[in-house]
Amino acid sequence: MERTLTAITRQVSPSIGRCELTHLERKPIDTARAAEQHRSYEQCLADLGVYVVSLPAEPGLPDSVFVEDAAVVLDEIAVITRPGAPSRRPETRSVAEALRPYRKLCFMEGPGCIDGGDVLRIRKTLHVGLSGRSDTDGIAEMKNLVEPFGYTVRGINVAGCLHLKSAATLVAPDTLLVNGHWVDVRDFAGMRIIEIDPAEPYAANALYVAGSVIYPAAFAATRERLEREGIRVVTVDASELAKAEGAVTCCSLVFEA
Ligand code: CIR
Repeated sequence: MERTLTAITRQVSPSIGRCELTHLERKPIDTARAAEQHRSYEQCLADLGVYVVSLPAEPGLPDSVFVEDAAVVLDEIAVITRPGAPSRRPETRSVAEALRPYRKLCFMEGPGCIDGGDVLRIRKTLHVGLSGRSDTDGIAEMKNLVEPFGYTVRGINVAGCLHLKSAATLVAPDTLLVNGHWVDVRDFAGMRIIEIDPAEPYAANALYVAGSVIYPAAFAATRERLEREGIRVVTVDASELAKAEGAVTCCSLVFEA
């Protein structure tokens, strides 16, 4: 059977203006514009051949567009996380239901926490950011859940940003785009590293999918670096979602199905 890429997304909540914020000051979010940007993001995934399952908005859950944090989808199972921010924990229920047709589900029970935005999978290793949202107890529970499937789980120190994937994301199978101020590149020995342009601290979050990188239009200088290294980049305007401290990986869960 041919396996295609599937992405779970969720419509922008009308209450996104009340989102969690850690490193950013609150600015008004134009919800109509955010929804329009989100539609373009979904279209971009579809144009890359990804089958998009777009869940309805959750009016009472401001951050629920950022589905990445609610689950870690592996080839064998999907781990439903226990997000670090209590306000975000109810988001997991509907994400679990959306994943149920595709994977056997495992649920984190706590006391530890992990946000999916902290989990960077490189082949059979899950690198988990020790951020304000994910902790050592969460890593211990994740280990118990995924080690039986041959995965290694390791904690990575991050500082200055929300999640590990604010600081480092894959842009090719062997290449990481990194903000070296927020994460230590020596933690990723053996990987090719592309550093962001220092004038664009938020530029390390890129979504590598189907051989291309979906990338915020705002980071032109870093985009140039990626293209110079032979990476195919497709840009999206994600400026309203960025005000909610979200970026391109956060808005989808992409997996083979
Ligand atoms: C939060 O603080 O939880 C949201 N406002 C932003 C979450 C972004 N998610 C991600 O980077 N994976």
